[in-house]
Amino acid sequence: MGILNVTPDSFSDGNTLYQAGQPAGDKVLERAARMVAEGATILDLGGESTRPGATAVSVQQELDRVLPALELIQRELDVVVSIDSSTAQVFSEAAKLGAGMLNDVRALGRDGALVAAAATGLPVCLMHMQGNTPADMQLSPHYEDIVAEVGDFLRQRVLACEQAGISRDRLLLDPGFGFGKTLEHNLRLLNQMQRLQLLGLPLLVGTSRKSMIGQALDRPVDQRLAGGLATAVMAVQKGAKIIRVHDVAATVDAVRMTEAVMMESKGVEA
Ligand code: 9MG
Repeated sequence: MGILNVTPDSFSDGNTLYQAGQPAGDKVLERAARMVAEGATILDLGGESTRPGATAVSVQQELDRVLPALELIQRELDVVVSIDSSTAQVFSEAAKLGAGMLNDVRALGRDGALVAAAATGLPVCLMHMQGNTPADMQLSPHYEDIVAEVGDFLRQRVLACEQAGISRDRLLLDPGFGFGKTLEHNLRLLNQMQRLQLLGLPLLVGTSRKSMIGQALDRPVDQRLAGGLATAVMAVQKGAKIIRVHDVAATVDAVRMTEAVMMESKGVEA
């Protein structure tokens, strides 16, 4: 899954898809096409920055950022577009334009989100975050047993989805690396991520260029590729089915190599 942030304040890829305060269509399309050529089968398109301390965005701003980019990609490229949003109206409008998936860092916790997501009929990724918003999530994260607590949260959100009419076969789960978690929490979560496979749903993981890599290796955001690849490989070994990244080409190679080795132990040629 390639990351396509159409936000003016994206921490990890600058505001390179922006010009004169607006998402620049040609740049968005160029980046999207490159990620598809490099092997991305899903693009995650988002109009709200979810980095710690990010400022809130209005519904209209989010619609204005996401919908034109979605239309353009749908018209020009053959790829599934996932919508990175927590907003009911964005889900509904994006689904009308052909979005293929919803990715919600708030696990459909916002008003109207469950109902709107259910009505789209689309697959949904439910992510764990401690704290209510990206603005406050890093204030003082605390867990007794992070893997168990992330698992409990996700299990409850799966139940809420089922009650709202979203069947389990439409759901993916994400432990939410960096969302209300210290470096130690993130490392423990990655080490023990296989425990989340007990929930029986596909796992999606995003560590690309995140501060957990910066902290572990003491690297600025533009020097985190090697660390990101290491975490991607471990995530695949521990059951991740989708890896959300900025650097598609390198990650595709790392994941294919990991899968080749994993297949060998099952006696299957990659
Ligand atoms: C939007 N976004 C930023 N980081 C993410 C992550 O780790 N997982 C998912 N599902 N979405 C994310």
